[in-house]
Amino acid sequence: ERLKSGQVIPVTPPPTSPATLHRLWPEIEKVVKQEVAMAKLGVGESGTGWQLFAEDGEMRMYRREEEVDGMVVDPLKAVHVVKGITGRELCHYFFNPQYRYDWETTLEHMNVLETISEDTLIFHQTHKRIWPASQRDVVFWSHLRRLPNDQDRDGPDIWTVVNNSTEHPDHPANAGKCVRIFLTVCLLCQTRVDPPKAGAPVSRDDITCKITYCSVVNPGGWAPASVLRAVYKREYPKFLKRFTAYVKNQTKDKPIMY
Ligand code: 6CM
Repeated sequence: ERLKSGQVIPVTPPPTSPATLHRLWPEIEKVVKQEVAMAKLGVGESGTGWQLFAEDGEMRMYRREEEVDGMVVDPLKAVHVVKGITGRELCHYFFNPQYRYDWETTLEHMNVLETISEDTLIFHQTHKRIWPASQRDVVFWSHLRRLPNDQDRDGPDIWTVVNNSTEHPDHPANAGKCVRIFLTVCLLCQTRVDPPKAGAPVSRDDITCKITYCSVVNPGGWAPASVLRAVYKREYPKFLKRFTAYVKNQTKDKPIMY
């Protein structure tokens, strides 16, 4: 832009991710906005019917019993507060494929079908068979994003990963031995840094992360409701405890990543 004085001010275009050119981008934008808004609502605000089904220390897990065509699709909302790790660290280990076998116990096989950009991937996963149901698989895009912290502008940014089912020509649904499941998952992480003692640098003891994990999984085909609910009741608390312990262990001797 040229001012009257003749001085030229360089105009920097806003940063553009190559993902914004992808066919899935409008859907990714829409779903990420929706899921983040839902995750930010407390269990008291986001409609009635959330029932607490698991509790362990700071961790609380709620579900709403819902069925579609006789299949259990209970929405799940979990909140947890973990000391010593940041939201960025949690999202880093949740998003990146090289760590997934370390913490995802229901996983049999994982494959990245497409790298849309460094923060957006398409995965195919097969999960362990649970008797008496057929084995399940899933194809989903996964998107990692940093969000501004509106509540505390001086505090660290908020980080999120959203996973949402999609289609991919290399893995059509229900073509092999697996039944295709459909999911929407959102991990939202808000970090708080307490002021350290005068003169001391911020250490991991000063950091607390509030985690919200929301998921809706449609099993995609017949699965007995009682078995499915029993599996979720056992597996979700196990996942969140194991995953957060894994991130604590991975990061304990590393510099803090905000
Ligand atoms: O969100 C989680 N993991 C992510 C990375 O893997 C991703 C994948 C979620 C897959 C969720 C599938 C769980 C159910 C698998 C068994 C289905 C059996 C149906 C038949 C039963 C009778 O979002 C953590 C997921 C934690 C799951 C407990």
